[in-house]
Amino acid sequence: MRQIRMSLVMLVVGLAAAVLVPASARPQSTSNELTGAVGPGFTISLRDANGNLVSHLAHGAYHITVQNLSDPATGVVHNFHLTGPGGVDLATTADPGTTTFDVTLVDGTYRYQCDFHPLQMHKTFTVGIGAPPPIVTKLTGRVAGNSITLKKGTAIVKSLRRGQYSIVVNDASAKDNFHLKGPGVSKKTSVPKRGKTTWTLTLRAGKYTYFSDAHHKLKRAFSVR
Ligand SMILES: [Cu+2]
Repeated sequence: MRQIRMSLVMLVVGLAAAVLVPASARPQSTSNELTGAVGPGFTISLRDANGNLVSHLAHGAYHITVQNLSDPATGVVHNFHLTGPGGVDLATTADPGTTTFDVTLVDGTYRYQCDFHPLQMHKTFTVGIGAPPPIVTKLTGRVAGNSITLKKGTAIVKSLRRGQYSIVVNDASAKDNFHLKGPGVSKKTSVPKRGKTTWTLTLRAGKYTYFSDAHHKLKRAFSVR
């Protein structure tokens, strides 16, 4: 009995703590980050962490950062208003600036609009079971001779959107390896061994470098936004 009472007390304390933690202090998952934007023209958008316009999402908890880019000097103001199932009804004011929302999206269709121009400025997206898997972008890494490269298609990678990547690494050298290092990532092949391997990684915002541990001059970098 005493034990039950103790765990009840713990539960209540835990719940109170959960409620009191401000949104900004909670750990945020990159994949659950959405970015809304409205203005300065008659545009409105909601994008995922990869910068894609949201058309379909898995149900769950999301953190939405809305930029109201209205320019009051033009005499035209906008806001961002999201409505949909689960009692979701979140709106920014017409004031320029950033507003963040924590929201739980359930199955169904959501609509976001500018309340000042609802006919011109609105979009919808669906949330539900059978959500497509996250977009995984394929890259190819290669180290051979005096060259080390990371390519998307045929182009050397210079900057990427944050998100999930599948990197096929071809270590064709017995003297060098392919070592990728950056926020949340340190993956490498073997220096003496040759071989092909595939890494599935989440790249976060920041600077990444890839190089050979045997010859540090064999090195390139790219940025992730
Ligand atoms: Cu508007």
